Amino acid sequence: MKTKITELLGIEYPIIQGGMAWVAEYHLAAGVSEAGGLGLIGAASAPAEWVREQIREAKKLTDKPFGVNIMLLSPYVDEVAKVVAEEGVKVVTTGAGNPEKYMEMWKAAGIKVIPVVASVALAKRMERCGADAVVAEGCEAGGHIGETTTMALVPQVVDGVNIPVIAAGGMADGRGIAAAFMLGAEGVQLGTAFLVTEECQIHENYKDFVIKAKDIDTRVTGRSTGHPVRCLRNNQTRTYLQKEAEGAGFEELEHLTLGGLRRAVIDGDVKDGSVMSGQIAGMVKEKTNCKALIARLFEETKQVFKGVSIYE
Ligand code: TUI
Repeated sequence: MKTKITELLGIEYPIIQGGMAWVAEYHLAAGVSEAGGLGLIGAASAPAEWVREQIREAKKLTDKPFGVNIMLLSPYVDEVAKVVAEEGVKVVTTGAGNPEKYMEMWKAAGIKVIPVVASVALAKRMERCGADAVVAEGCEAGGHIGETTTMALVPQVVDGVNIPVIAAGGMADGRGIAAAFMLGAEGVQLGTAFLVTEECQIHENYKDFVIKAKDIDTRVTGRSTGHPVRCLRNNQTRTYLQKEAEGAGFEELEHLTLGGLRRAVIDGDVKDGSVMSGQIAGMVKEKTNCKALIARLFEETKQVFKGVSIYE
């Protein structure tokens, strides 16, 4: 395949694996890159030395390019921003904020910078300060989300900037990927679909919970606090949404989710943990591996394009 994104990143398929907090560690990132996509290590709120170690471990498993996702709300963000430059990481994506102040340092280190945006305004701003591409992430995605759906956001971002756009949120098969290309995207980013790969080190309970999920099983908590987060519904989301409806304050709500992602990912507590997932979980039905998943996704995409003929 050849798109502006395969060319920019030197990869075989125009697919990026989301930099999922606690989930996207080096086994998954290397697995995705080895399979021809772009794997990402999710720096989340981890200390800089953890990120450095992860980068070095990924390099042992693959010679292909991989990246690091920097979560801009991290208390360690300044140190992590330096580590990616020091370690010669090829690609940086960012989430949950505006990475403008790090841009000069990253560009000087030869890093391809791809901010994740949830609005046209931020996409334009990122283009102005030197971003190589943007990920336009719709609110079907898991984790921390914006307001706008992928279907509405992607074409508006495509119209708003001249750099390539990668679509994210709500895709887990070739139909979704083909649709993203129809909206003008040059690549896709998937998270939820990668949760159930062999290379993904999360607790089996998390994988089984995703496989069991149906279309209507995600909930968004934290709309009232300004930090909307999409997870699979469970005891935690039920309690949270109840308290939120009763007008509970930030502190009380924060307490409910504190350490929640760790509980889900590491301990396998899918009742009281934060089981972050996109709305497409209902389509994720079987465990697989990165190579088989990516090969299937793009075989399906090819078939969709072959079969498109709505005009006589
Ligand atoms: O960042 C994500 N998804 C995430 S980060 C994360 S860790 C976390 N957990 C709990 C609370 C907060 C973070 C879990 N999932 N996706 C990319 C993304 N970025 N989605 C939305 C945004 C975004 C939103 C507002 C980016 C920028 C923004 O405004 C920036 C500005 O200053 O204009």
